[in-house]
Amino acid sequence: MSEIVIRDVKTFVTAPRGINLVVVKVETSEPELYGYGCATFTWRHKAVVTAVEEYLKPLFVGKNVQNIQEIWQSMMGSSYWRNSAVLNNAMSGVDEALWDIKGKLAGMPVYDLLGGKCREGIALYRHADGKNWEEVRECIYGYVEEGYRYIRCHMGLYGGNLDSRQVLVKPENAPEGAYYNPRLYMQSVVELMDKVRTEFGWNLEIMHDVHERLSLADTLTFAREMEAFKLFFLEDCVRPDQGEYLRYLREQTSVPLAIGELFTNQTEWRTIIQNQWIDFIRVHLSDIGGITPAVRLAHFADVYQVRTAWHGPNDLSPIGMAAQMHLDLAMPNFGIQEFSGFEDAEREVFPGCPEVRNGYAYLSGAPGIGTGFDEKLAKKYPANENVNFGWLFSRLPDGTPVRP
Ligand code: GCO
Ligand code: MG
Repeated sequence: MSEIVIRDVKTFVTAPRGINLVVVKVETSEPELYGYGCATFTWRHKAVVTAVEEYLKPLFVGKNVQNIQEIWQSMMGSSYWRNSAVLNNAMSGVDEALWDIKGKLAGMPVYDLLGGKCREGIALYRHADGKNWEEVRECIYGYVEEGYRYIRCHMGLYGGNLDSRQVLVKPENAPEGAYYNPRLYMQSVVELMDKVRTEFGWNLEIMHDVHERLSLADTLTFAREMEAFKLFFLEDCVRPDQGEYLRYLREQTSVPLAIGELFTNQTEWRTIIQNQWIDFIRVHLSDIGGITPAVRLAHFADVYQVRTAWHGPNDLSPIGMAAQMHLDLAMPNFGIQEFSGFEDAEREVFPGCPEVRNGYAYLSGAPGIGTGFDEKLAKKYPANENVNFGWLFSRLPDGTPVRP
């Protein structure tokens, strides 16, 4: 069979739920053979499109589509400086599309290319939130009725900045921003978790996402306070550049620790996994470069009994969600899958979205990634040019910027 090569690489930006998603299409020398991959870095989507169109496309058209590993390594080295979210997302779009193509060529879903299923369904967790207990409680009941048994519990998104008790005394001329009071945030979560356990008992697995909102000392205090509620995990206790502190946390608290959605470089996870300072690795597949590096990461984590909990927010395309669900099915060290739902418009633009029933996701078993992309329909939902960046400017009461 003559070599099948990359003939063209195209990018699409679509926002079916108002969130900019980036899709990459790899077309091949076989007219009807093509693949799609997710390259969604929603806060810098134009930069990702430029990286694909201006660099990866001219450099990689003509390459043999079968050689995914060689192409991935070459893409990584082709910018010399590497491991940025923008370049990794661009690479992910091509990489996932190549896995989609390989599955189509083999007549197999990606999970079968990875060794087949370890489980039939993918357990999911959802986000419960609200501006007070009543709203959070109602949200949890809603998910429980749908069959979910894993719920991330918040009251006021990250930093609890909707709690009416938040006393924020700002200085004069304080700049705009998403202000929060760390002390009140911590206390509001302790009270929230107590209410959750009292109302829902121990049959529910619950998590919380600190989202790097606390100082190192407060993180330890907070982790210890969370022990009483037996969380499934406490997420993003520290910033990616503070991995060493996880050793200190690990030695002083039994709360299960999860981190990874902000990782872009294997140096950020290598040590914390090898030393078993965490329980769950939570990278966003396209932020580390796609399926190829994620398979390596999952196998590496498995050696140290660290489980996967891939990042599954609403700023991830259904193709990206489906891509990580193939790993969820195939990897022995699957932990849990974060899931933010598929809205009707997304199901329309991305035919073949994974099905969700009773708290589990199911893949169709179609060859490749199995979730497609309707290029024509996607135009109905053009890029959102009025993105709200507000929440990214989080600040302490005195206005000090905090990395969100
Ligand atoms: C999560 C994440 C997200 C991120 C978002 C950033 O645990 O799902 O923290 O909510 O904040 O993906 O764009
Ligand atoms: Mg998070």
